[in-house]
Amino acid sequence: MSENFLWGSATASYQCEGAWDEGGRVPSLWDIYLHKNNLEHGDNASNHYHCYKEDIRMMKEGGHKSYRFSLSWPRIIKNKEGEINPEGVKFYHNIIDECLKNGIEPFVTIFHWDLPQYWEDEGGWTKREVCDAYVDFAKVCFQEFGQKVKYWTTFNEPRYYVFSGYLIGNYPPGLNDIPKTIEASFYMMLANAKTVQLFKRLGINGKIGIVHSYSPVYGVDNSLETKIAMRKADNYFNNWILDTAIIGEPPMDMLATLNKKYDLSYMKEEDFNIIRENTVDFIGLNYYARALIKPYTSGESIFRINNEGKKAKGTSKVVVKGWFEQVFDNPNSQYNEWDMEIFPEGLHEGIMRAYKKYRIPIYITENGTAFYEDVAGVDSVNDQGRIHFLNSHINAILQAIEDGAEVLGYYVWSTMDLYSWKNGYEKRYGLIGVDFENNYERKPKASYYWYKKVCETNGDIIERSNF
Ligand code: BGP
Repeated sequence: MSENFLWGSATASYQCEGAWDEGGRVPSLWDIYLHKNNLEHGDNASNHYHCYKEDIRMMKEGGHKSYRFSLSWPRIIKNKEGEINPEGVKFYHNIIDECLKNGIEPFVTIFHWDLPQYWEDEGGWTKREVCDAYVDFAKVCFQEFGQKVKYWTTFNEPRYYVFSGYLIGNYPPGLNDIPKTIEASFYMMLANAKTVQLFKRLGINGKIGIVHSYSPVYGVDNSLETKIAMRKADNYFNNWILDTAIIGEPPMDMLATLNKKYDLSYMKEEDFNIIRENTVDFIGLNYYARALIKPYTSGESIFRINNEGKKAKGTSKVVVKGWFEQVFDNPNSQYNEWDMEIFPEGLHEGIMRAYKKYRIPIYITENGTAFYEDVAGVDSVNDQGRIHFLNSHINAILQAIEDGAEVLGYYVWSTMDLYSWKNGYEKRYGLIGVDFENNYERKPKASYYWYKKVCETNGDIIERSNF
């Protein structure tokens, strides 16, 4: 195990910062969508904007070697004309400086879903103009922070973001529109390649990657039908991000299928050249669960995700007409309250598959599990369930490293309790509890102290087992 392995934890700007209308920040699409629909929002989130020093100090005391966080576009760029907000830029200099002062390596995500509303008003990610504006934003970030930050990622989970916003419709802009899903996916992947190109042209002294919501695909049986469904599911879940970003070529069988039904003429030859020539240096994989797949049977497509919790088993349902169905009620599986399967083997297998196929360094940029926890009523949450979950997943990573994969870092999701998108604040992931009702008081959980030992012993205290 390399001494340079980056042990850390992760957050995202909208989910932890709060201060939604402070420091010259303009609204993101999440502010507008959540306010308009009267839903729980991130106006104050975990108050990290005001508590970042305390939070980074706790990371240091918790043995962290790295902190993965994102830059908020609406905090940094004020309008479509690209006017920079100096206060926003200063905030991130402060965060980065504080990390460096504490010996913590900043691991920066340029976009973790908080698109400025002024770009959403123009059609958001379905527009080429927004793709180009993103690259301009990235340029500002490189110029401002490029001397201090060595690890960059262009996007957090483009697949999850695009599918949730444009296909499932549970995230803003709340659509169920296949052509727009394809457009937004394409422009994000083009923006990724253009940003990698810019990064190299500017000669930034560092590495650049992309973060993917990785769902290794498994089949319910070994039949040919299931194998065909698995290939389609793998394209849907993984390949169109990973192949495109790493090999420089989207899965051609998927493009050919889509091309028969939809107008893809906005995808230009020059775009594919840029994608081909500008691939990432490393890949960030966020792992929560595998995707268990069975062949498509009948009916229309269904995209439903459990944002309610309380083991609403059967709430989640994904059927992609003519392609595959996803299984959420396997009798032999264990699920958390939000229908998320607990399956550490999938992380080992997933890393091995990705490494064999792509042969580039891997960081596990998110991994964790959610619980309902009473933070207000206790001094510290005794979250043995989380410790067990993290232990089994880190074990999977250690095994993958022993089996030859190049995994260079691991980030627990999340550093502290934070806003969980449509699930609100009840769905807690943090190593550090946040008492949202009581001045955002920080209360490190048992997992925080346990993870400190993991970081400090470079993984030696992990209880090992074989799959
Ligand atoms: C990932 C996102 C994170 C985070 C996490 C947990 O998809 O990158 O931002 O939210 O999942 O998901 P959720 O909060 O929906 O439970």
